[in-house]
Amino acid sequence: MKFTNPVVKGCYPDPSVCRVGDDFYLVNSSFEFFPGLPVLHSRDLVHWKTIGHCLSRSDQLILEPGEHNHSGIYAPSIRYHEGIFYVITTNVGNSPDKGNFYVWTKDPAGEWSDPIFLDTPGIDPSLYFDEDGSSYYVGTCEEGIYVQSIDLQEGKVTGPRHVLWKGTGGSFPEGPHIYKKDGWYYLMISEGGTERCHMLTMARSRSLLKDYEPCPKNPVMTNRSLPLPIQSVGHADLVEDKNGNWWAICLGTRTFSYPPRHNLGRECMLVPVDFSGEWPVFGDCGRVLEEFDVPMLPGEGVSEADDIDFFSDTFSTEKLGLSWNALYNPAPVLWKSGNGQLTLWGNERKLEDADRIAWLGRRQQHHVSTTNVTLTFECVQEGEEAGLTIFMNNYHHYDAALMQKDGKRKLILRRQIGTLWKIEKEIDYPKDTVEIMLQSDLEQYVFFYREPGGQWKELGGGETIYLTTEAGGAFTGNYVGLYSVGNGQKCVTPAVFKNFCYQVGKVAI
Ligand code: 6LW
Repeated sequence: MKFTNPVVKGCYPDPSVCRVGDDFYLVNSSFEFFPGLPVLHSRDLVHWKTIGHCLSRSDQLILEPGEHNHSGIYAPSIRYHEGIFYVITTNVGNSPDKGNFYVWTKDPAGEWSDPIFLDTPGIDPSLYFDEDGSSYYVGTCEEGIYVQSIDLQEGKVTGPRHVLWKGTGGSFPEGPHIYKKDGWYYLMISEGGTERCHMLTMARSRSLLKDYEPCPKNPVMTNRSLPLPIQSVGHADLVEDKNGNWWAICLGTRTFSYPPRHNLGRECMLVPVDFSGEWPVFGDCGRVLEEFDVPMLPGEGVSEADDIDFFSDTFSTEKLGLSWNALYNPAPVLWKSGNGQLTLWGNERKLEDADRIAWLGRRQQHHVSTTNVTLTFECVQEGEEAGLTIFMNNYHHYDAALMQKDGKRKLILRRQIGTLWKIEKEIDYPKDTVEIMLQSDLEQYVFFYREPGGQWKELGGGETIYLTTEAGGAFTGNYVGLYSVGNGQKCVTPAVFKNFCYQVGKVAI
């Protein structure tokens, strides 16, 4: 039985997974995107369907504008204990709600609790429930990975911190999880940073709180310095299926060009784990391959999955589909969906402002892809603009937009790379409706346009390498976004988007 990695494509970093009976649940970091903490479900660990978000209400999550790609929600951990799902995570940055907190629910596809904040240092918290029913917080601090008792009813950590391990000496010992098997407590962490030196290391002890000895074969999993299509593997979580087989879900990147770069963010890889010996053996002797051949998957053939190869939205309902994200907390004055259209009202901001703007995007999940949308924007006020953007972050994006410029309605192509930006092309466009298409591959992003019913014409594009994490920095992957901005003053014209479609491959024109 063969399966192909990634099993979850696009920007879904720092995976954590748990099993309840036949069902597996996965959560990922979400940074400055709202809603926060996507929750996915699977029965075979290969096909995943998004079923909700842990942080879907603005009163659960305050995302402070100002920083892109590295603030907001970091590495979560999901655990199930006595009928309750817990997700513990960190809000990083300047938000008034910054720090470590957890939420809980009995229905992972439904609403989750308000956040319960903890007075703990560091990032990447995890929970561990011991066989005797005690609950522990597993965290990171200056001294290393530590464990502390936690009272989940009271929402407090209690007693002393027990520092367990510093790792093997790699940078950033983080992403800790504890598992118990055959009387051993196994502590699994990541080291080396989330980039190309990323690795998974382990230590174990007979006692939860002390005496951890490192695995003699550390790192137990890494693709560093290997010519493999998947790079940067690490930040994993382990799960045992009901047949007694063990699996890891980790993050990894699909790189291209030289030196290697990636534009789709950190994606989820599934790794078979042989835990029949004293220490687990991950994947192919510690390496994560693009394709694994395994004797069996848990629950073969019964998993529903998101149709990521073809996603279309006619905006027929008020509630947006689960794959749409806003930047920072959404404001109802910025957009409305329903009756076949998505309407955006741009505020005075620019697209380069790391702030609340009228922007809704979904992850680019394939290197080769096509996105289409129809835009009606009868712009009249100088500077007001609406369009389609391929968006690494506020400082790294290419945009095709209708804009009122020099007293005329124009169709523009803008490229922004860092603080450098340029309107590369502007075409007088007196009509108010345009169809825009974006095609991507490993070399280029290219925009096309046509008047409704007309012939497609190329507008222009830009190199893919400048919209990569290696150029834009930090932790997220590319989004295709619909936006409207006023560039100095609030837009007076609503931007109306219809018939959005994202699909794998290039559509012939
Ligand atoms: C996360 C850290 C990491 O908190 O990246 O890959 C950080 N590992 O554990 C942000 O995603």
